[in-house]
Amino acid sequence: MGKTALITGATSGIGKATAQLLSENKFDLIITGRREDRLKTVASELETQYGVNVKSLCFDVRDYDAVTRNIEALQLKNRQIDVLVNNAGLASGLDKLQDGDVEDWNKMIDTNVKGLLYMSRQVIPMMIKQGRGHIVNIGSIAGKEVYPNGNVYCGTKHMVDALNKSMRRELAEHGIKVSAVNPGAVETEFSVVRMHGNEEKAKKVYDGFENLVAHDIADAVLYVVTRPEHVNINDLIIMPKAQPAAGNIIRDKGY
Ligand code: NDP
Ligand code: 8X3
Repeated sequence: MGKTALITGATSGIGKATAQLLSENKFDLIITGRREDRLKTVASELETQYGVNVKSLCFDVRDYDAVTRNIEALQLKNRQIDVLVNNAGLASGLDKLQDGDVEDWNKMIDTNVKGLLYMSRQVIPMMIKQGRGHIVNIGSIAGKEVYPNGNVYCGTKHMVDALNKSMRRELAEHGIKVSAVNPGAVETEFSVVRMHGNEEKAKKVYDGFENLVAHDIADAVLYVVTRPEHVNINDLIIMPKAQPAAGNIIRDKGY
């Protein structure tokens, strides 16, 4: 039987590219996000193109009842989840702490930390029952280092880093692998969301250097989930050549 991967936040960016690459490699998929029209389009395109089964589930990862309902419904239908990609996440705002907007903070903490916890809380018992599974947490270079004005976003991704390590220690005895993929600057809708919809400001983030694209990260996820069963990739950091560290971009050098 083929494997099934559940990818959160597959309506855009890294999640969508991962859905594309995993389905190209014959994974059946369960894809999630809040924008139902996009989810449906991605699902039907991938089914047509690659002949795999793609189920779309529209819910907000911040809503624990909705997470619970959706995962319980999968269990009732005896669906297995071989791979969980905890990808849904965002940055909101780029203010210094003393100027920060509490709404921005809540959005980031509730999505990046609590959303990842809620999904994992519901899916891990299924994997324990199966006696195997693989969780891939999408962290960030912002979970390894910090940069000015990154404060709360960096904090949430440091928490993802800690949870990734905790999960690995707790789940190995159940035959479950846990990995993190930590990107630097990837041009997706990420900066538009961070700049509260200001596309002009968002575009400037990627001026003068060759940023990563979503496919670069999907390619890493594919690598991580297709290693032999006895091999676990604990942690990957993937950066543009022109970004040697968080918040440090070398521009206008032609790469
Ligand atoms: P995008 O904005 O392009 O995609 C974010 C995805 O997350 C969308 O599919 C969105 O779907 C989903 N999402 C956001 N909030 C929620 C929510 N509350 N409930 C359900 N789904 C949600 O950004 P990226 O692809 O770049 O981001 C993906 C992950 O990669 C994030 O965790 C981000 O922190 C991380 N990352 C990104 C980097 C970058 O430079 N782009 C670098 C390092 C890490 P919808 O709006 O339909 O709900
Ligand atoms: C997003 C990458 O460098 O903007 O996680 O923090 S960065």
